[in-house]
Amino acid sequence: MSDAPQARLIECLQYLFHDVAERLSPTDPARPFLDDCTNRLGQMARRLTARRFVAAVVGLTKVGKSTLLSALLGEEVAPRRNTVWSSVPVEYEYGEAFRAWVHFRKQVAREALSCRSGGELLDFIGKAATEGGRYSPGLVELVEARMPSPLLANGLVVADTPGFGAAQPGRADAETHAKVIVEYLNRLNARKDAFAQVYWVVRRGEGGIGSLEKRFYQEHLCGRCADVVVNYFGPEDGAHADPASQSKFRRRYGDCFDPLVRLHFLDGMQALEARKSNDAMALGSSGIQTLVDSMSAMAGNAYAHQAVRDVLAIWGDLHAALDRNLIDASRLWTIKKSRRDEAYYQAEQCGIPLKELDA
Ligand SMILES: Nc1nc2c(ncn2[C@@H]2O[C@H](COP(=O)(O)OP(=O)(O)OP(=O)(O)O)[C@@H](O)[C@H]2O)c(=O)[nH]1
Ligand SMILES: [Mg+2]
Repeated sequence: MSDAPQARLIECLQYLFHDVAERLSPTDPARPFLDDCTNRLGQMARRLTARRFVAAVVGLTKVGKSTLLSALLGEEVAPRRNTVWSSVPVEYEYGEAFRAWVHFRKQVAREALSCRSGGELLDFIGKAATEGGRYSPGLVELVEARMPSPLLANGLVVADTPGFGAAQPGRADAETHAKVIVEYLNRLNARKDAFAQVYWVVRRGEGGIGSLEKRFYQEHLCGRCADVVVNYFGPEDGAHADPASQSKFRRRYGDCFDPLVRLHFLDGMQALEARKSNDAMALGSSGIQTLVDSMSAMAGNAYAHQAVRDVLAIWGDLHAALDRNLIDASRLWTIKKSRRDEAYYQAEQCGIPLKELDA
């Protein structure tokens, strides 16, 4: 058991829900509800005990992921091209100096490079992590980069990933890239010490969210994505911030994603140009700040406080389900009184009045 009281409480609740779910028949209407609670608690527990927080920027090819990443990190370090595609995930992590490592698929040894500047890092990543670069396709599994970006200073890792979807007919990359992304996300998921969130980037300006994007999101991203970036590609400065067009986007595409996702309307190119020219006004109006805030909140110790609110939200959902007779209260609470008492005790240690809410 973890030492953090919040983690102990979450573990108790997980056991409680799990025990109760196990004693219900597989077709009991309460089962999906309890399973959902257990999953949400599992995510919370993982987040509380993680030492690595990865924000994985994922999206269709050429939606501006790499441009956005450079804007977030404060300088141009992610290769952006019209023709050459990012082909390998690149993780950016905090370091006092610019460095990079290439991880190969079938080899433990890594190739390392020290760089004197962000420009050199960009150049190296451009050769190591894009189609037609210095390595044969499929040889490299991951490029790891270190740089002194303030965004990364509290333990956040930001990952640029290859775009899925074909732009050039006749190339196999669309599928290969989708496979690379799914493999990468699964590897992140398998790491016990890591908590990962997907930031799904879609492009607005010409067209919106296409069927390929919707499908990929539904199949691979939705369970791990709480933020969608709506990146504006258009001639009109500030158009991303227009409330009427934001509402139109929500109305038109709202059913594509989970209702709880946060939408960030921004202009990634404007943000990058503003970072390069140190233009605070233009950076402010680019809309990137809400995304910076969301990524920053992922890492660090701040989550322990949020976890308390999240537990209360789950408890509240449970009570709503009892009120609506979705769950039979007498069966739920009498099965494991000792577990329930333990959960109350741990909640008290965290200052959460679960018992009172129950009365
Ligand atoms: N007008 C405009 N162009 C952009 C914007 N963001 C990126 N671009 C351009 O679009 C092209 C693709 O941008 P990238 O950032 O490389 O896109 P990506 O999603 O990383 O592409 P892949 O990694 O190949 O999937 C580049 O030529 C960028 O300069 C934007 O916000 N507005
Ligand atoms: Mg890219």
